[in-house]
Amino acid sequence: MDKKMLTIDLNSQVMIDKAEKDGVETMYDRKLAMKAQCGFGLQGNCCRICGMGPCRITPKTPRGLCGADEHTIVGRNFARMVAGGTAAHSDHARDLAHTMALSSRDGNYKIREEGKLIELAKEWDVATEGRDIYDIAHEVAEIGLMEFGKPYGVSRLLKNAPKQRQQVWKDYEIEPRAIDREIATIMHSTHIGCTSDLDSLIHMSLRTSMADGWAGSMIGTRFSDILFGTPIPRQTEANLGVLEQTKVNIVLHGHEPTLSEMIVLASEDPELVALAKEMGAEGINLAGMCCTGNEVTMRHGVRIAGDFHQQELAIITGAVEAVIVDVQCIFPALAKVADCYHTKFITTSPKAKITGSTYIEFKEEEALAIAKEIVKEAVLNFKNRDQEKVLIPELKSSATVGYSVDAIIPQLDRVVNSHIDPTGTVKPLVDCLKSGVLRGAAGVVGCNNAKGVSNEAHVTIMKELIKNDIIVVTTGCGAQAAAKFGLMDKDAAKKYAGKGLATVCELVDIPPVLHMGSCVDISRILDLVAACAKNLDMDMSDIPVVGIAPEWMSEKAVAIGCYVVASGIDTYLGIMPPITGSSRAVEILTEGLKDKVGASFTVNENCHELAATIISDIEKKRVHFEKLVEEKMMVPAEA
Ligand code: NFS
Repeated sequence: MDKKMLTIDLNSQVMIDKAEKDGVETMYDRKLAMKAQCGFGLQGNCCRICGMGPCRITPKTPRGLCGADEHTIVGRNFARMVAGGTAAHSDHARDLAHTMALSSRDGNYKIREEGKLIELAKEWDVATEGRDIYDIAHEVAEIGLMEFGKPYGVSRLLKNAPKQRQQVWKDYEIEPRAIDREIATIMHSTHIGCTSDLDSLIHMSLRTSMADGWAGSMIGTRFSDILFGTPIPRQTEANLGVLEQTKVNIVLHGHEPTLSEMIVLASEDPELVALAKEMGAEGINLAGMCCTGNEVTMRHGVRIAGDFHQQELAIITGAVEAVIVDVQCIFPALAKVADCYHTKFITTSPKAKITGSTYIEFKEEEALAIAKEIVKEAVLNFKNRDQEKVLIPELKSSATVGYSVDAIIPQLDRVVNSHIDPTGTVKPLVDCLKSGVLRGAAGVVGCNNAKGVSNEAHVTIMKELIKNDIIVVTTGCGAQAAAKFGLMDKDAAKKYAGKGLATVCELVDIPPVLHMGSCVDISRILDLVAACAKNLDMDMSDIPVVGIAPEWMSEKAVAIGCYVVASGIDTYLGIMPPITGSSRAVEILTEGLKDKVGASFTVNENCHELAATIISDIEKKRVHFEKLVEEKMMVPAEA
């Protein structure tokens, strides 16, 4: 098979060829070499949880040595994926809370968004009157940190949901308690000899995922905005073509804005810029990758080098002086690829030390000094670039990014207002949904998965949705696919959107696909859906919105899928999770949950079929939605 067929990104194809010529192995080589994957692993019915195993379920051996059947084994494995994902997102949020606790007027981390801090302080009953903003910040940070380990009570962020949804959570008993507790409970309950009941395993998976969506991730996003600013629309460009021939190229990869924000500052330092010129470069060019890329593009317009599947390919351009990473979604393979070029692969987090990398530990207490040291390493490395080995592919697309909820609401308010009104409400958006000008809204999120063709499902599904007047919001590597393929360009509506969506886009000057940030920022999508539902006095499960993860691969994505479903939003996956070993697990996740939380999963690995199903399901949902709208209009408003 031609490796190049494994991606639809033309830049990636050029780089796959170059890797071949340079004798460098990439994920695409490993994918072809891997041939058949383990069937037990794929179905989720291999149990490695105790030392008697691995126990693999077959018709001849229907139970593991302890007697666990396929339902128990699949359920336990699934629950542990959710725990892993929740841990990753939430630990990211914990770091931000620690950073806020460190914030000070004369330190590296300041409070950028006082209004948002005050709002959160009020929500959390923190006194604000006459207090120093940093005192407030420290108290809010402390409360945020308590959300991870508080002995009693449930997440204090649940009350941001419509009351109907809160009741569903109460009734089904999935209100998450302290974040760490939920994760620990799964690790305990899936230990040998604990829970064997599949319903219970799925129930605790949902409750733990709620600790991600409605606690960890929400804290992550809110605290990031308070510390680094709430994103507003800005212009950028995306794909490997943003790397520059004549500049020091630094690729920022990973997740937490604590590090990347400081690198952005350091890269503007006049001394370092002067040093770059001394080295013969014209300046310093930052380019983002994966969710760090999303964080810095949303807040600074830093251009996007690429997504999860392009991390090796960026180095293969031969034009990258340093790849700087913190945590999550970093291929260990980067060390080997970097060895083939002059690129420095710099790891910074004690949570993600990678063999063969250059380790410079990042400490928030000395943030800017360390960031400058790291950028200096990159700048000094420019002289080692071998021009003969450089090939920067040409393609890049322009994109408008930065659509936080705070940006979307006043922007959409322009449907009725001629100017951007900061006090605007979601009403115009809701009205577009009610009237059917917009048939629905979809959150298209998640990774790239080598089980399919890189970017194909994302791009196919997003194009189909917007053609059918379904507005798309996106985060994570899905957002990068959209940016790379021109779907975040303001002209994209004219080219790809249906008449209703195109009209809205033109009226309010937005692209048909809106970049809402990193995966942690899916909490922004929850906030937006919650705001619309509240405006309509409906549950989140009543409105025509869906979640889609066409190319998901990480445990984080499994946790996300679960909390989106738990939030009443039907969720569509383009890759089958490892659950098919248990027919009951498949039944519960794709059907049974509907009765409990009003939503469930649908899986189809054919992206064209999946898109068609989503569109028809949204239309079905509209029937229910329009009926509710009508009923509400008949009831006279309370005096
Ligand atoms: Ni999300 Fe971010 Fe990308 Fe997937 Fe990884 S970067 S947190 S997990 S691969 S979307």
